Amino acid sequence: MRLPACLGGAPAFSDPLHVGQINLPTWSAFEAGFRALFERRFYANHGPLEKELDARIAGILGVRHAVSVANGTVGLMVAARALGLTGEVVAPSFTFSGTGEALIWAGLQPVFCDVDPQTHCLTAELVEPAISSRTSAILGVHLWGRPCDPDGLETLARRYGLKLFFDGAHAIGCTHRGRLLGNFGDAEVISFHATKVVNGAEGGCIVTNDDDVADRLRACRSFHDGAPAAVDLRLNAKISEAQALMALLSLSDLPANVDANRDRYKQYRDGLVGLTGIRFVDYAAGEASNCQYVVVEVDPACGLCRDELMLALHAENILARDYFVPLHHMPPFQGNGPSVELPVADHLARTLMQFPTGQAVGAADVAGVIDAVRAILAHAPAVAEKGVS
Ligand code: T4K
Repeated sequence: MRLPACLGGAPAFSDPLHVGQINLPTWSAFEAGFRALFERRFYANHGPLEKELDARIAGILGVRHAVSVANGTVGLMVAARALGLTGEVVAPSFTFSGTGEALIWAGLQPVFCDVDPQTHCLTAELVEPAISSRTSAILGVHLWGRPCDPDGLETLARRYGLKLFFDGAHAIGCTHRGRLLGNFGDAEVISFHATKVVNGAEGGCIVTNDDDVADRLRACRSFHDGAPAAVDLRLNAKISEAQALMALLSLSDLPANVDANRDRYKQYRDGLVGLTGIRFVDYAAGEASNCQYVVVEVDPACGLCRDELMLALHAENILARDYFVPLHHMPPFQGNGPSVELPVADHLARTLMQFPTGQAVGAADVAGVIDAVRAILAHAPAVAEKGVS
């Protein structure tokens, strides 16, 4: 077993291996697409590529409407306004900060819930005690592309007369009981950030099966589209033609990129699953998934705590990440809503680690990461003693 880099061995990688390795189109497809864009001289304000993107997304997800936007965060803001939300919105604490900050930008107060320890997502049972007379909606997050109890949340929202929308930033192409995410609740928001499986450089899309909501979404996202009277406030949240083109190119590659994600995910799983103290976060069997995140929980039973293992990996040039800081501990939210104990979110914040994956991570790279994890854990007492920093 080789010596880990933090104990003086050679690093596993000469260049840093990041999480979120971006999916790029072929150079020839990129060049042809941008040549046509330059020749058309139409860059913004609802051009043909935006329309094509909206139609493609609606077709892929089987939804009535897709309304593309500049990024997932503004998509959540626009969705909240278009749904006419007021007061409080119940949301998970364990998510990317943009989920909660979008609510604040929309003039709403997030009330944070804990998440299920297996799925890392909300359940109806966790949400119900957080509902008050001020609640207008539930915002579920399909974290890592895992469905956050869409049936349970739909039933709960109906029972309390609440709107239900989803942050599906991670979830394009994932199913719940065979039904594609995007078809639950009042609306769902997808992200086309550069690090997502569909890379629009930046970008996002709001999908809905409700015609009235779609009208308000279109009016809300732009000063140039839809019927302004449909909403009380608008925003320049539209996608540019360049972003739409990138997203369209990426959508063409989606099946191949998902297949490659699945191969990397399985290779990581096979390589790590037997290690004591490393819990591999699986996707549900029998459901479609884009497999874009490779995530483990690190228990000190492996000999190291998560931060020790992660920093030892950094010494190998493997830039594993410790997503997320629970939102109820973050500055914009502290003191927002009742003070709560959210033990699962806190546990995940201490133990969760994301591995590099995406187009630039080949099978040899995954093998190198697995070897590095095994080498570090084989030397766990010495690594802990050295106190990696
Ligand atoms: N809801 C959820 C659940 C989300 O996860 C997100 C975004 C949103 C909502 C909001 O959607 P957007 O408004 O972003 O569309 C990254 C992404 O910036 C963010 O989109 C994503 N979630 C979040 C989970 O990850 P950071 O702060 O970790 O980004 P960054 O720049 O450190 O990227 C990660 C790694 O990727 C870097 O170590 C280097 C590599 N990278 C990144 C970029 C941007 C590259 O190699 N090339 C690149 O161009 O947030």
